[in-house]
Amino acid sequence: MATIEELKKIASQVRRDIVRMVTTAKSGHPGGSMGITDVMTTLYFNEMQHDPKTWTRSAHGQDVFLLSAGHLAPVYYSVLARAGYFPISELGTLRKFGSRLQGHPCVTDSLPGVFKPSGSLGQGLSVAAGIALGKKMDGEDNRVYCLCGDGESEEGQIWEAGMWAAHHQVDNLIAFTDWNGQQIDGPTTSITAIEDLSEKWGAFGWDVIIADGHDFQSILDAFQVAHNKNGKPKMILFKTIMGQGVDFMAGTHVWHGKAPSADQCAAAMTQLEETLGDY
Ligand SMILES: Cc1ncc(C[n+]2csc(CCOP(=O)(O)OP(=O)(O)O)c2C)c(N)n1
Repeated sequence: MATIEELKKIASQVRRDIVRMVTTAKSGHPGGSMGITDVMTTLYFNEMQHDPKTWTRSAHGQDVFLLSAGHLAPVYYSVLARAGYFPISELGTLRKFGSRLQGHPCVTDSLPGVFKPSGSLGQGLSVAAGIALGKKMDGEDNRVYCLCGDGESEEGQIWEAGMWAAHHQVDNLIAFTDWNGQQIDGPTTSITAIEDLSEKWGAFGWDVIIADGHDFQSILDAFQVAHNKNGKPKMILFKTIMGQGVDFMAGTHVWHGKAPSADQCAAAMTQLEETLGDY
């Protein structure tokens, strides 16, 4: 399990990976990816019980992560590669023809670490809830994790999954939301206002935990609180900043799905410390 100091180093490298991957591809989704980097780094390097060497797509006998907000593929690919699921050098193939690293996760290309394709928003939480209930029925004590976006939560299917998981007391499901207040076209409040997510998930019968998605102690504590609760599915609402880590990318939906120029990439690199070696 990585320490907080180690998590900070890995997260810095993951943000470098994201900016370089999207710049090279000339398209992709850097903003949300950089905002949820600290949480995803904590998940894969501290929280989740997983082993890239024995991983199988069956989902049996292991913790499972599902990326419901499939456009956040850059951060997903980076943490998977840095955790050892596939060669780090492959990150340079994002969105290229024939690559296993498509713009949204695509299982038909057999990328280790990915359980299901995603990208059509709203679907992943339903799959996560189903896998989690299956694990309980099989007597497995592994957990299922699922990352949703706040803009994604404007999809009705998220709330169907929420009702279903609460009804079936799927308490081995730890979902978390990238609560950055932004989505593709602007602030969530100006598109289809979703606030207050805390009250909504509570009303849907979930245990709700709110945490600072850029404070590693807060992230670790949130997962610990989730472990100590029983009987209900859990939703951790991580307060995050889209584009966190690079000053000209932070806090705006403009970087939801836009590639930096070569100059912007170089400027971003000067703000992000290289800690593990670039690819
Ligand atoms: C079903 C569906 N509708 C629309 C889209 C287009 N789309 C991609 S990302 C996005 C906004 C998602 O917002 P959020 O979950 O908050 O992600 P963030 O902007 O924070 O990265 C939309 C509408 C989609 N991928 N799937």
